[in-house]
Parts: sequence; C-alpha cells; structure tokens
Amino acid sequence: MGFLKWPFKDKRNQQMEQDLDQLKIVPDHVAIIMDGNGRWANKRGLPRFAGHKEGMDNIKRIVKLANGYGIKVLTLYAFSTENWKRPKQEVDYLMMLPKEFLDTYLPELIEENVQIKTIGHFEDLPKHTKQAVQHAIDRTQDNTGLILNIALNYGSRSELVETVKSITADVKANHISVEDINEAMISDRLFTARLPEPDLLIRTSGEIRLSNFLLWQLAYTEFWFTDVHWPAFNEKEFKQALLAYQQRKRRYGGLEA
Ligand code: V0D
Repeated sequence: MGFLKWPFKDKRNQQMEQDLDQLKIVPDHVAIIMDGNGRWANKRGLPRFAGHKEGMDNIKRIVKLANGYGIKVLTLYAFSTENWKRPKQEVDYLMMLPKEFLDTYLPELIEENVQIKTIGHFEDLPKHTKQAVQHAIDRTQDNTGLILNIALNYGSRSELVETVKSITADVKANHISVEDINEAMISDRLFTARLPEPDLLIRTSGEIRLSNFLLWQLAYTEFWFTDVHWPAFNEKEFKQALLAYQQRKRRYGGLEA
C-alpha cells in the first residue's frame, strides 16, 4: 500500500501515518464544538443552511473514522441553549436536521453498532425533533460500539444550576446532609453521568473559547483548536488532532497529574 504513494508524500506526512498505524494512545472520549458551518457556506457564496447540511453530512464521516480508531464516546455540540436566539427560520431548519440525518444515516449507524445518546434539555425541543431522536435512541440502545452523544439544547451553566437544585432538594428532604456533597455527587447528576470525562476537546473554525460547553467535565481535558470550518474537518484534520493528543500523553510519560 505504501509503495505506490510514498514518492509523493512528504516526510512529515509519512511520520504521521506511521504514528497513527501504531496508535497506542487513543482518547476514549472526544468532544467536538462543530463551529463554522455558516462561515464555510458564506465563503462559497452559499446560503447558511447549505453549510449546516454539509456539516450534518460530515458528522457521519467523522463517526465512521472515530469508530475505526477505537474511540468509545464522541460528544458533538449540535445546538446550544443560546442558539434559540438565532433567526426563527434558521432554528426551524436546524430542528429538521436530526430527522434528516437519521432518515439518511440510521441504517448505516446501526450496521456500525453505534449507540445514539443525547445530553441537554430534550423536553424543550419541538415534538417532531424529539420523536426522530427518541426513535434512534430506542433503536440503538443495545448497540455496543461507539456512543454518538449529541448535545441538543445543551448549556453547561444551566446543567450546573439543575444539579444544584437537585442536590438542594435532597438536602431539604433530609435524604442527604450538606457534608455528603462531593465532586462525585455533582458528576453523577450532570447530563453526562455514567460517561467518562472527555479526554480531548476539538473546536473547529478558529474561535478559542468554550461557549458554555461541558465546563465541569473539561477540567482535565486536552484542547485542540483548528481554523478549519466544521464541514471541511476531514480525516487528515482528525488524525492531526489525535496525533497531537498522543504526543502530549507520551510527553507526560508516567507523570500524569
Ligand atoms: C447543525 C453541524 C446532526 C452543527 C452539524 C438540532 C449545526 C449539523 C444532528 C443530529 C445539526 C441531532 C440528533 C441526532 C442525530 C443527528 C444535528 C442539530 C444540528 C441541532 F440524534 N446534525 N445536526 N442536530 N447540524
């Protein structure tokens, strides 16, 4: 396989492929802020929805790669609690994407043994969106491959507010005392309970911020930022992020904090 291609590959590229062939250190959980769909479209003179559609199709490609690398959980920030402030027609379009994605790709995801989950305020989504997503959750609940965890109507601060309310209610009802409150209790009441914490966070499209995504859960996570817009984030970009992750972990050696 190598001999046909090698004269055309530069050294750095070859090294990268070798490192990945011997990929020993793969993150269990990768979280991605899929930014830049609108900008990707603008740059091409296309309407924003065309960027969202291409971003949607890219999810399927990245899921397949992640599954192949042995990643166990892929958490994708698809819709934040802030996104309701966008123009109504854009929100309406976005809310059709889960059904469109699942109508197109659910059979393949089932074939690939993917399990679909969500985090976020699910109840406040439109009924048609909830129905399509709930069907996919039910249909894949016994799958044992990659967990595709989609953040839908997710906001980290409101998640923490709900957690504080839930713990306070248990204190008030004398189910627990203030002294019982600890980090594990908080983690167990977040949307991400029973999932490992993300090992690697990727944000596409150049912004260097968290935008209210997984604030508690990212405390020890490695970050990877790229200028590439989400619809253009491909196998090469993904490998680059995973390689950087592996190199950082190797450098820590046994000195993991
Ligand atoms: C738009 C780029 C797939 C980010 C990707 C409602 C913004 C495309 C889903 C999806 C969105 C959701 C649930 C599910 C399966 C797929 C999706 C939204 C936006 C928000 F079970 N793409 N996608 N959901 N975009």
